[in-house]
Amino acid sequence: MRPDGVIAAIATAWGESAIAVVRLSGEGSVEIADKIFHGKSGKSLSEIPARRMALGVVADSNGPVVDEVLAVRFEEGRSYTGEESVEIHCHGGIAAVQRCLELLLDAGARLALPGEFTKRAFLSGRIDLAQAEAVLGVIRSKSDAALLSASRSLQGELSSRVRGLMDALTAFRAELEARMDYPEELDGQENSEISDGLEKLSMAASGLAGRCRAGLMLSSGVRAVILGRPNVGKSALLNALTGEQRAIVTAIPGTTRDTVTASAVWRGMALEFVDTAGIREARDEIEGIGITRSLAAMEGADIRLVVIDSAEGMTAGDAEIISKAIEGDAGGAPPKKPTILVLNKSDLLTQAGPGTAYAAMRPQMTSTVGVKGIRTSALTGDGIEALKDSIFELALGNVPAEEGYAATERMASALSEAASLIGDAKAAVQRADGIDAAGSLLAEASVSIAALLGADATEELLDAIFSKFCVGK
Ligand SMILES: Nc1nc2c(ncn2[C@@H]2O[C@H](COP(=O)(O)OP(=O)(O)O)[C@@H](O)[C@H]2O)c(=O)[nH]1
Ligand SMILES: [Mg+2]
Repeated sequence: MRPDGVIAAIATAWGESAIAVVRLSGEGSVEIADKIFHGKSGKSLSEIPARRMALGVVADSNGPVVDEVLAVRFEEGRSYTGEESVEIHCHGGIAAVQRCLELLLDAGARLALPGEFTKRAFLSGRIDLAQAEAVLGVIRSKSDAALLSASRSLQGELSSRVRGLMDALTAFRAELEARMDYPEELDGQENSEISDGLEKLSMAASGLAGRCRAGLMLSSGVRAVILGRPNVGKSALLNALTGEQRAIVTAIPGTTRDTVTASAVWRGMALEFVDTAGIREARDEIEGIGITRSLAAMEGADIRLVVIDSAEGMTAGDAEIISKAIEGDAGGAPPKKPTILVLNKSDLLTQAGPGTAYAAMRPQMTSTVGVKGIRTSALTGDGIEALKDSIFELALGNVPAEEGYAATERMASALSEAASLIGDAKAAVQRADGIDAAGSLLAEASVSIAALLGADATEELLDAIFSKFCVGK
């Protein structure tokens, strides 16, 4: 996995602009740049101090001047990649910068692969994998909150917390190992000490996992699916939530046959809403296909909104959809995916007399454990902002927006997995013969945490991560 050769790429966006930057990285970058860069002072780049911009021209060995440019070199250990590097700042536009890149390739550089500069920063040990992925987060951030969480990860705040977790885990494993030699001497007191320690570690890991998931939601957005019987106002809600007239709203049940998607930004978070065909016994083939799609959309969503017509009250059909959405609530287990019960058409309620149907629904609502109810009117706009607030908060899972870390699914899962392995280890310790089992569970937990930072990362994993970057980053 040693980097080979000097790589070059255009680092700025394609198109007309004031300046465009070509960058080079790898041992020998300055030598290659000097073949095409001629300083106005008569000095070559290698004679100009590192990190100082030098004015000059880019020209072919015997050809015409391509552009007047600024060039700067970075020494090994003091650049983005950690390698010897050069940046050439050309005038913007496509032709000059493209020609400059071609000259560098002719002079011995090779075109960089997507993310190869950042990959080299990782391979040279300048940043760990969590930070490398945060670079992607910074590039992709669409809101202030997402940008903040990405830059915190990039600055290494997440990495240092993960390292702290790793150190605590390692110390714990050593202690456990020492006790393993004399298992018969473990008394109840020591056992509960170990359990307590493991409990703390597991909480720390799941806390970090939660902050990563929150950051993930901030950067990639949340998908909420709108489910319910026909005619409860799902399409009207989609329109009210996004301020667009995307979905057709009529009084005829079964109007929506296919899923319709529209988005909005709320408190800096991208919300994507999916309106679906009403769920009931299908009256024809098209409606049947629509209903199948509704259920598929439900599976793919981060959050489920089950809409009911509060003027009608809760029907058997509603109850069936609610239990589909929260999956196996029979035992009172918390819903696998956050679900919100949307009590729509609240405007009709006030006309019919204060809250009679709503009051009738209450006992059923409280029995649906863990589901939050929000009253809305798609007609008057009442409760629409409160609904978006609830989605925002549920998506962050109780983590304040300013505490999220930019992370990828890979990182969040690695931390959740470590948390559950440590939890299993705690359960094992409580069994008489469990110390051995606990030791190997904790070893597995260390492997997932180490993978997060990129220790022992395979070439396939690195390729999968860095191919998501653009060329030049
Ligand atoms: N009064 C009132 N009518 C609503 C509200 N939301 C939707 N509707 C009406 O209910 C009917 C069905 O709405 P629609 O959005 O097509 O329901 P869907 O089948 O669930 O998508 C339409 O006539 C809407 O105008 C609401 O909040 N209040
Ligand atoms: Mg509809």
